[in-house]
Amino acid sequence: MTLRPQTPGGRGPGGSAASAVLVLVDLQLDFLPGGALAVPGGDEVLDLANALATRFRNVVLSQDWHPAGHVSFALTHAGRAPFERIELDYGPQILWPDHCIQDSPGAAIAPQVRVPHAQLVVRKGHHAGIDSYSTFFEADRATPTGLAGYLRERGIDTVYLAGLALDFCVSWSAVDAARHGFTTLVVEDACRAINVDGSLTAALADMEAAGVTRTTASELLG
Ligand code: VGL
Ligand code: ZN
Repeated sequence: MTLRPQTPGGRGPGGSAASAVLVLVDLQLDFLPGGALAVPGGDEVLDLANALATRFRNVVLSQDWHPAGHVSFALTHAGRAPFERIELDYGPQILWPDHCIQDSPGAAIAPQVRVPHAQLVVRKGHHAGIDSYSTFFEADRATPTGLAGYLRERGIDTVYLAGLALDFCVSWSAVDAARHGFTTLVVEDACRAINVDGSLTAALADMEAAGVTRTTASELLG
């Protein structure tokens, strides 16, 4: 079943409800064209992300935030190149170019992002030995970031997601949000994908299986 955004009290889209949050994923310079791990067309979602955010009372930002020498970086593994796959204790890991190193210019939220009312920035991927695509769990699928508890304490039951990259941090976050029991919607046209080795097809299938609804910005913005 496709869940349509509710219109509480007839006042605009579901996002205006106190029980909904918009999570804007990894809108950071390193994921934009010219960045260390540029997502094609990543800059095209910034205006939409800003527009969507104005419709939400609750907005959370996520920020990929790795120490130098992070396990997800190809350069950390002798003889390995970016976009190769390796096996780590917690499962398969795609190796990336160095990106979003803590406090580096590329790790900054892009200056075009104007969401002054964002309430929380969740930093993830800060454990040297575990990657974290999801804003809810690290890649071992066991170490929580604390976001689910935060949202529950705030009385939030509906999570909208947009940002970068659709096939990694957005989709993993969406699947985990749905697993936590949140009604979960991905605003697809406010996302862009990296698309390495069929990752976009896999991510769409994973989201479908988890019960994540795909929606569009125009549906929310009217
Ligand atoms: C991401 C790869 C590595 C993302 C983060 O934000 O989707 N992708 N780190
Ligand atoms: Zn990363």
